[in-house]
Amino acid sequence: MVSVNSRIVEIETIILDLPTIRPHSLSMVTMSGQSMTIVCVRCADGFEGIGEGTTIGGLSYGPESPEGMKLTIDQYIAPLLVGQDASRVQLLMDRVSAAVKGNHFAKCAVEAALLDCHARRLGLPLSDLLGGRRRDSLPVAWTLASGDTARDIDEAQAMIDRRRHKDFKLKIGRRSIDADVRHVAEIRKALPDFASVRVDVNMAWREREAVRAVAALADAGCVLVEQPVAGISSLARLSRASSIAIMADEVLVGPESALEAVMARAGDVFSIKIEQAGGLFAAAKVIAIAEAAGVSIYGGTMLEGPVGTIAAAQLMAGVKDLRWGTEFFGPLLLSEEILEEPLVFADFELKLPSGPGIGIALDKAAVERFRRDAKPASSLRVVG
Ligand code: MUC
Ligand code: MG
Repeated sequence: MVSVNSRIVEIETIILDLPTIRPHSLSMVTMSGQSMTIVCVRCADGFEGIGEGTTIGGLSYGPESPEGMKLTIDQYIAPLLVGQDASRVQLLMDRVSAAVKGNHFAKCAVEAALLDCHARRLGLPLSDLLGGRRRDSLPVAWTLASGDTARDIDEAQAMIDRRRHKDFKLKIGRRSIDADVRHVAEIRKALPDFASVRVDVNMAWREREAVRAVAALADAGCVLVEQPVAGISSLARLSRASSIAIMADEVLVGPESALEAVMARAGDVFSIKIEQAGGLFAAAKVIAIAEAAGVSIYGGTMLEGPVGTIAAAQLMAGVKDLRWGTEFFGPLLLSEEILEEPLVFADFELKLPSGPGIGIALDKAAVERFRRDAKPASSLRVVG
């Protein structure tokens, strides 16, 4: 049992603003930087845990902004948790869910911080707390989203040459379907056979045009189309009509929606995003529902920085069938390092850290440099 010293004494939430290596274009927004809401849970016995809430392009992708997450955590979630026993993670999250509706991203950040703290106190990697690893590294796809075909080809080739990535996801849906299909076909043709090309449309197409577009993408050598249309029923009809894999992403907002999606047979593959699901436990339930229905699993991203990425990686390390891999490349989109020890991406995979908790530590100086409120250094303690 855990002692009374595992009482939570403080929960701090800070927003970090980081530059990206290049603009990143999705169908709904072009990002030129990334903001992440970092939560730090501190206990009376000195143990701490960190979690991350991150979204894409302010409020243009998901329903929560970095500022909204901070407000929700500071104002509504932290007061429910301070003074409580941090080792009762599930009970604490029940308490949060009873008082706070929705807000999946903010809840995920807090739950991940509690899990990190709990696993550190027990001296175990988080993956061990979740049932043990089936692998120590995860395949990682790279997203080509510069908006320019020639630049994307050069970028992909450089990734292959460095043995960093060989699976590529192309963000499309902004231009005409014909232009998008040409873009995909040119990239597919330029890359070696062992590389794979997938696309993410982020719901930009209507069902009728999507049927034609998916067939053309299949002819161009694309192997998977992620969320081409909005809605579970459209996605289900498209999955039946398609000769290549259809992946569900935006429709998966927790276990109930996963159940609806498998009942409708919407998607051959589910993109598992811990934030969109509402936390690691909720994501684990989405995985269980998919597995029971024979749907494949893929590790999706909200373009989180290293904290959120590694929390998700700790969960995905235990997934049995991960044939589509992950896209846990978010930290590589940032041009600045915020960890004491950078993550290791090698041989087309992300190596999981082996230390307790999520196994990483924020670099205090980097946190001071990038925190939005730029408080004096003495007021921030980070996990080290
Ligand atoms: C999404 O829709 O999957 C993942 C990679 C990327 O570039 O955007 C994200 C979000
Ligand atoms: Mg997606």
